[in-house]
Amino acid sequence: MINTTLFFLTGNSHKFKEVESFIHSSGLEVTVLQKNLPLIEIQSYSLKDVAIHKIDSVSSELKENYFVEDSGFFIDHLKNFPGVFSSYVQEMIGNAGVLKLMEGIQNRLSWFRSIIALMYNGHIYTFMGEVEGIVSYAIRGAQGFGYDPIFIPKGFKKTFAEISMDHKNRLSHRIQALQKMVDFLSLK
Ligand code: ITT
Repeated sequence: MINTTLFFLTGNSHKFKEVESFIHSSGLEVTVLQKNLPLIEIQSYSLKDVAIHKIDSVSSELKENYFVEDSGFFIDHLKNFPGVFSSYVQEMIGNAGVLKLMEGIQNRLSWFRSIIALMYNGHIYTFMGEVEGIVSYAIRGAQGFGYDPIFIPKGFKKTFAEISMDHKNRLSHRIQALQKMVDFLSLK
């Protein structure tokens, strides 16, 4: 089992907290440090392409091992919108705007997807996680970030913003991708 430091390149401190807390509880001897580098984000319909491009774009600057995580919120009725545009849509119309687009719509199927791209000893590895649920009818809860107040995971009644971070971490897309990365690193 490895004992190492990994840099998590992100400007999103909520994501960092979730990841740090999970890695800590996994028992893996890995220290995660947040690094906020200006990353070039390409325009693509694929989270995986975006994540791999980000990883590649800083490979000449960073000699340590590092990873990025790209995530998105996908709504079936809206043909998977906002998806890779989740950050922009959250900023421009927010959860209230998304609920407006869903007014009167019965099909509320939605999911979060997360792609982690890891640069490990000069090689790139990717890990994917997903959580399915529905779009709520109202904004509920004050925890978490982004679309958490309008997402109810399958089999539950509360939104991601109405449960604790530890509880969200048992279900979330990010943690499923992270678990795969932890499994990979445990074998190193
Ligand atoms: P990076 O610096 O890591 O890229 P970001 O906030 O730009 O941070 P992404 O592009 O990966 O992150 O995420 C897109 C958006 O999707 C994010 O800003 C949130 O609005 C939303 N999102 C992602 N994961 C989420 C989660 O667990 N809960 C709620 N919203 C989430």
